[in-house]
Amino acid sequence: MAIPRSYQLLSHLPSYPKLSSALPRTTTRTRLLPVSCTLSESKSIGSEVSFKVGTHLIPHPNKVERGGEDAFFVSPYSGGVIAVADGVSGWAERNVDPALFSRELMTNASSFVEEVGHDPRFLMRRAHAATFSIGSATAIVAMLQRNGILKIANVGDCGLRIIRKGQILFSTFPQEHYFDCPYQLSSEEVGQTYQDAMVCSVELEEGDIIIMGSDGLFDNVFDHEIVSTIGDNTDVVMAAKALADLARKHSVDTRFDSPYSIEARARGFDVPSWKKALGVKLTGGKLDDITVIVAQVRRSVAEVIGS
Ligand SMILES: [Mn+2]
Repeated sequence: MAIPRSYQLLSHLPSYPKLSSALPRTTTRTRLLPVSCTLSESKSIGSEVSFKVGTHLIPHPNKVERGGEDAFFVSPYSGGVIAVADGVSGWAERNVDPALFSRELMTNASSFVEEVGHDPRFLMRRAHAATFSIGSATAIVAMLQRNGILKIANVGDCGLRIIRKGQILFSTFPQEHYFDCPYQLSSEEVGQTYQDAMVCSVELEEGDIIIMGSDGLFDNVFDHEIVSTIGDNTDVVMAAKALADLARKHSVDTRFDSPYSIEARARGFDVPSWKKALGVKLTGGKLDDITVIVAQVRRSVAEVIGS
């Protein structure tokens, strides 16, 4: 994925601080007001809950040796905290390892979870402020309170789905500057900040399944496939692996009409017109790092033992 063009322009200029004030900040032009939505049709769980979590990461085939550029963490704090960051690959063109920023961001976030009062946007703010690597990353954080309230903050095109009783109850949507250039937390002033995060609060029930992932999952796997894969895998560890494996399989399939290829065509990217005339269209998955976290809401262990 790309670094915003406005930043690419600025970075070639000799006196960046002066120019940053002379040119409009990307954040100013594109900032969305934080969205707060609450799904509350369900009754409160009324007892303490926590996540049972499975994770699976498959690096981009060309980045296996270094482990890819996605990063994530899982914390047992309160009901559980899950987060994914995706290092923006465009930095490699400037001899910057895109993994450094995403990994440092997640390491910092994991160290601050107990200090932010169940506020994932504040966690992003703290983690971003403490990250000194050069680079940028998309990021998503979800924090579960013991009362079943899940708080989500998302910058960019990582994503989250909530599945209840075999149906998608909630979905995040990507934020982007233009195709393949998502909002991103950055070492540069023109990047986005926690203020650009989409924030949501959702009341969860026991048994709800949360799927969190990098775009390597959602660009290659449709929501209906996520639902059916979850239905086939009741164990969260197996479910995470099955989803990552499916994303990997689609990512290398040049004939698969993936969410990514459908979106690309919708944005005007396609095969040359002479091929179109022959009925050929742009297809294929998207090669990328693939990170999947599957979390299931359950009653707290202590309560199960005591009942
Ligand atoms: Mn990615």
